[in-house]
Amino acid sequence: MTGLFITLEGPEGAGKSTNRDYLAERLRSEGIEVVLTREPGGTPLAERIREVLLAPGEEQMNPDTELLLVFAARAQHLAEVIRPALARGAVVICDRFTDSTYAYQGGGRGLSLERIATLETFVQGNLRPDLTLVFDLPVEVGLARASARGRLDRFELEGQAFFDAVRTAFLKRAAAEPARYYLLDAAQPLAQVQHAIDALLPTLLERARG
Ligand code: Z5A
Repeated sequence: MTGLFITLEGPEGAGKSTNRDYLAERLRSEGIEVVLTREPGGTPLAERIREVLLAPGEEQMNPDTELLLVFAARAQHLAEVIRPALARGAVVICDRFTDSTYAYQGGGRGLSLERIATLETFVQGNLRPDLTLVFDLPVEVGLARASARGRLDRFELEGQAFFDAVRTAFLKRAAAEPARYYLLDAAQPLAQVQHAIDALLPTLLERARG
């Protein structure tokens, strides 16, 4: 039996975490086993790598170092959490996954997409999300939501051009593979975003029940 692998993507402050919890609740109320997780992170070791990735520091992190750390955390997360959960038939909902690598390290940092694809295959084999919800919103709206939370992490300290490139990368990926991506207007009031998620539920339930 194989489960269902759903990822949530988008720029900062788009509402991924809020709606991840919402979607999990909706599926659980229908008796579905849901594993909620996030990247970078999801296991104690991967969460330690996350701390290294997010902490602003005096030494500038080389983009290749950043890329390798992201995939190192992902390898651990896949082995310890994602693959076992899928193998027992659970729905895995992951807040960010490899689309974020294409968007941040590829779009934002300008690293080669071919190199990212090579690492993707090395770490994941042929595992890809079954469905990716992309929460899209203007950069300034997302940053305003994120900064209202207080201290900014190493990524949130980047400038407008970086975040514009990140957003463009997400939109490009969603447009290139419409069967896997579901684009949501995350600038709408939360109730409307969740209404759009509700519209997906019948299909998700059918797929989750195999
Ligand atoms: N990163 C990377 O570079 N490469 C990779 O491969 C991966 C990640 C996997 C940490 O991610 C960083 O890691 C990330 C990219 C990098 N960069 N940054 N920063 P993260 O997911 O932990 O960080 P985040 O995107 O900044 O999370 P976030 O700011 O918490 O965003 P969110 O989860 O999308 O939003 P939220 O917490 O659900 O909502 C934010 C606030 O907005 C909150 O107060 C909500 O109540 C509010 N909200 C949510 N929806 C709405 C609507 N519709 N209207 C009004 N207010 C709303």
